[in-house]
Amino acid sequence: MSAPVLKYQGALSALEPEARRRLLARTGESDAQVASRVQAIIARVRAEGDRALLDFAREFDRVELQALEVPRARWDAALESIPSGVREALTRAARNIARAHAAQRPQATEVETEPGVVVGRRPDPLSRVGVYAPGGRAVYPSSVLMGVVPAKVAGVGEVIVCSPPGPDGLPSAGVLAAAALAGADRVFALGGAGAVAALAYGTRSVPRVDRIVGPGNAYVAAAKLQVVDAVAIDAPAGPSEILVVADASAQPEAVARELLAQAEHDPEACCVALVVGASLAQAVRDAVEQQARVARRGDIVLPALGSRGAVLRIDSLEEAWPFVADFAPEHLLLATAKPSEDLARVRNAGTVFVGQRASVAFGDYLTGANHVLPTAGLARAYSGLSVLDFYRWTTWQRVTPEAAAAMADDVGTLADSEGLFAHAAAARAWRAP
Ligand code: HSO
Ligand code: ZN
Repeated sequence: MSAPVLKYQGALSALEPEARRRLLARTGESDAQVASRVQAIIARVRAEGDRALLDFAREFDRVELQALEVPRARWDAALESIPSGVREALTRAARNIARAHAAQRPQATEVETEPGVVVGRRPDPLSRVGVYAPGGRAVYPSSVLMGVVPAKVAGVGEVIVCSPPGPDGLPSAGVLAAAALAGADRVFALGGAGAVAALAYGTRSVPRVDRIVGPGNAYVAAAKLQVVDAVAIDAPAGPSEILVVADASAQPEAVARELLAQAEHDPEACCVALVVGASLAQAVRDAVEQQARVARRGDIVLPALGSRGAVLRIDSLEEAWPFVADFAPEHLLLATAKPSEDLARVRNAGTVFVGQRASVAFGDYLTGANHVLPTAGLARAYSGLSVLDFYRWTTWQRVTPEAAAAMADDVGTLADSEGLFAHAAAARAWRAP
């Protein structure tokens, strides 16, 4: 017998408190060394601007760049160069993302709080945003669409894509093609913490943005957390996660396929299934073993399942919901007989796949939902990327002459009580004559 593929087996109720804690924790230990290297990179970009960025390209990307910006002709050429099947599928994905996100556009509101006093709020698109796209193992043109398309749907004035250069000095052809297709405005061959610093503070050639979104490696994530004095960011995103809840209606092979699909993203991915009944749970484990041993990305899948993979038995679906809320998974798949009813029981999931046929892969690429989602339990408080991330709100108030007269005395009283006498005078001046 070879070693089991999954780290955790058995019943959810029998999980040791320490094992349960580890499964729920998921945050990588915050690496002090990464944080201090990132701090140095940010300081250099702030002090030296483009010169530091060109040095970092030489040091980290091993390429001598003539310019940081990638001319539009290069992205158009990349769009031509990718296989037509990929181009067509990306176009379909972009269209569905645009449709789903257009439906999320927020409304202005106004309300009369007392006679003659009207308070309102209006969404204004951000002027400029940066969409980061990783290089290396996680080159995902689909993620470029997930950042750029919603920003354009919101009406952001300028969307800037940053992605690290390869040996030819350009971001990958897939990233460039997706930027072109999604309607990005500018692209820079810029990666890592340096890109985040440039977008946050601006350099001679990189304009500073209002918000930075998009997944990145540990350096990018640490950099985002260090620039929040200057720019808004999205929810911190770590390794991919999935939680599957399966009852007797589920096919064990389908549940296993979903666990493997997220496991192949990252050796630190966290893939968990809660399965009703001992025999189905065992069938899921068997299917995972079988699929994992022949997985093409076995070098990633096996360490992921071996360190954080779990197929746990539950006795009824009722047992699942508190765990779902505690775990707060990035992706939740309901492989149950009545998934639409179960959806109402779900709290704290980044995005939910309703029914086993709603494979996470469909959402990762094509349904139009966003795949930039909170991980590591942050779905307790954060939501996935949406069109709302690309607005800021202006609130306002309007007051009739009668309403001003009616408010003057109470405001005067409150201002006096706080010792703010000029406030009191500003209000009382509008008392009725
Ligand atoms: N499942 C990933 C996103 C992705 N999947 C990109 C395929 N490409 C994290 O949500
Ligand atoms: Zn994925």
